[in-house]
Amino acid sequence: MRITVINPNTSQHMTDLIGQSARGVALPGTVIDAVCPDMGPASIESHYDEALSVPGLLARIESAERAGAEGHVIACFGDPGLDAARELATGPVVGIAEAAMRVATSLGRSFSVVTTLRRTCGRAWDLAERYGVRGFCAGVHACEVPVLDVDGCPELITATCRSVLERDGSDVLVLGCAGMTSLCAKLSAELGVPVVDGVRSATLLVQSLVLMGLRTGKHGEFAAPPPKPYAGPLHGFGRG
Ligand code: 5HY
Repeated sequence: MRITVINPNTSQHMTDLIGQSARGVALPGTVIDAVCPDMGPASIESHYDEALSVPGLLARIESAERAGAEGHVIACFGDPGLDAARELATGPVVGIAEAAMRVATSLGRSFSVVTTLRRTCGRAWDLAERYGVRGFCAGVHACEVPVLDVDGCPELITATCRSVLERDGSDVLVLGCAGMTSLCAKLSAELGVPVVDGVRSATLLVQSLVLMGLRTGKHGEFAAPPPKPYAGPLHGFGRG
């Protein structure tokens, strides 16, 4: 099978880190295409960034489907454009926040999320609510390291995770940024609790959906977007 793992920001360095982790959990015969858009924000650290990352993300889904991709991962902890991507794609689409939070509920009574900037914590709480796991989430905390620097600050992030687990008394740690994927093994070894990386969780989940022959339901809310003309710079997104 062919799976696309899309980093919705335009950082090639982060895309490479994400691709490495995803390939680490590719099942035999699975080809992983790790890509990022050629337009949009260098990193996603606000609602504005998130909103403007979506057209580039959707363009990558569209080209991936044409190239035969059977499933897609949205590798950003805000799960940007997840619903729109599910409308557009025929194959299953999984967000890393969704996958990580769901996996975490299988590993303990409660989990804590460590994300980048404090201003993105609200989004993580909204997603925990949306995915029905709010009751398992003991806390969402920021290490106050910008997205593009997280893989370079292992000590600070380890210290933040350790104090968060102490404070929340939680059983499981969820990495709140795709850029932390390269720190997962180190954190697991040092913290002594399950550390859940959304990139690996989502890559395995989407492969299992494809293996079960399961796709997004197309009879209702996630049917293909109705064709209509689009004006201005987005005219190419019109499906008229
Ligand atoms: C991410 N931003 O995973 C999120 C992290 C965050 O560019 N990739 C990004 O702080 O929301």
